[in-house]
Amino acid sequence: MFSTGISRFASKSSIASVRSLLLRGKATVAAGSLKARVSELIPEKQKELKEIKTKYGSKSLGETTVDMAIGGMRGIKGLLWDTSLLDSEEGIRFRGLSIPELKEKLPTVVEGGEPIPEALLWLLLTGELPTEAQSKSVSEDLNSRASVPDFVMDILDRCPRDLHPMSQLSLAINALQHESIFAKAYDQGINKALYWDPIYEDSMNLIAKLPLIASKIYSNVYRDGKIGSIDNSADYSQNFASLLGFGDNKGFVELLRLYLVIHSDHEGGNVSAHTTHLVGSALSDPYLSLAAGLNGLAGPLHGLANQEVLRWILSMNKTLNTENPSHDQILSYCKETLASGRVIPGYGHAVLRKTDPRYTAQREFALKHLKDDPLFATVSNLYDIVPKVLAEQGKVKNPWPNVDAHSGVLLRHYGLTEQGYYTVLFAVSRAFGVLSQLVWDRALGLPIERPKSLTMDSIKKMFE
Ligand code: CMX
Repeated sequence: MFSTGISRFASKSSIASVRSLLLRGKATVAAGSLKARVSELIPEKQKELKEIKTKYGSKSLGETTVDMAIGGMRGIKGLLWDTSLLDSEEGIRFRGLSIPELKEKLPTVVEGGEPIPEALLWLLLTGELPTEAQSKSVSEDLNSRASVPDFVMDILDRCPRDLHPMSQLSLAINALQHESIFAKAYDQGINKALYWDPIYEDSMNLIAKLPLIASKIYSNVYRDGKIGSIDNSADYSQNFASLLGFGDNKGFVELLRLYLVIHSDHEGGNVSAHTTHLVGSALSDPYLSLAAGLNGLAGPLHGLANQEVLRWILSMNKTLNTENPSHDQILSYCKETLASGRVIPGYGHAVLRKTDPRYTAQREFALKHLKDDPLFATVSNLYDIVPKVLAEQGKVKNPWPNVDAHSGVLLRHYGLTEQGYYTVLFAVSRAFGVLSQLVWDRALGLPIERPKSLTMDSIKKMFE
């Protein structure tokens, strides 16, 4: 094993012991743990869902028009997703809490600092705010699971350096599927009432292993291929930052905490969330499901936009030969981008109709920690210019910035300058949200997903 800690399920024998408990119809729950709380909540939530089905099962959730079917299913209410809900005007709420509320209520490492992602994980999985001790227990649990088999690191070592970091991440997660407790338990005939248990184990193991894999990719592609080890007394973000080589950079560690919290979940319909949920609905295990979701995150209209934003800004500065482009220079660069049939990355959204509160949270961080950074000034100037340019086009439904418009400038400020890597950080965060929901998908027994498609002929026949 590529060992950086003692993983409860790292060895074949312990995987076998979990499996044997599961096969005897027993969940594997330690008292007082996050898993124990999830386990207690399952019967209540199953009952609640049953009541919703009985009371409202035949009610209409709205009309599906031909435009909606052709137009990327915008606005069709066709998914259950409990961990977060997106309002087009207000933005995201995680289990009912807005980003400012998360910042106020979740435990922090630094006094008055950024919330801890492990605490968010507790909230996403239970709907309850954790105490500091509970949040710490999640950090410890994740640290104890943080080990990656040598063969996965070997696969990464064999990748060409110019294979995109997101492709490498997907490859490594697919290879890690070798460790899936769910897949093995399913092979041996686990009862469906217990599916949630190995799905929980796989999800926590996967979240725990992601910083090691992500850092190995970073080091292989941009550094010397070596990475450090997990400090069992540190939190997830501190460990991740240390593995990346930024552990002594306290500003970066705080940024990472905020970053991992705000990118985690954005309700169920976005490409990465929906894909993870869809693939999981076929009872593909969390490794296969997350890898599929992250392949979607790697698209430039979704998560890859964060690399595109910084590339676009830097290429503007290079073309104009300045670090401080003027209002008029930015305006004409935006117009050129649109005239050449490209999008302005970081602006627009399929659901939001206002500035993304994830953008605002990052802007507040920048105002507090890097207000004199020249690239931050450009990001601020873009906010004054791009929405007007996009609105003038008359077709963009939301001209305001999204989460990706801001993240690159912050990472670059602290020295993480390699834009090709940015989506990997988004991916690590997104795992927290989509895997939390995946645990609930199986706990609630949600069925295989199978919407109806139509041909052009069949649409015409319906109305002509
Ligand atoms: N720049 C230029 N044109 C844009 C645009 C932008 N930032 N945003 C939307 N448009 C265009 C669309 O391409 C579309 O054009 P066509 O009718 O010619 O096809 C038109 O405006 C209408 O699009 P929309 O209904 O407003 O937006 P969609 O729901 O179709 O798409 C999104 C949403 C995010 C893909 C789009 O706004 C976009 O491409 N933005 C830039 C890429 C980006 O920042 N993506 C990250 C989103 C957040 C994330 O998932 O991480």
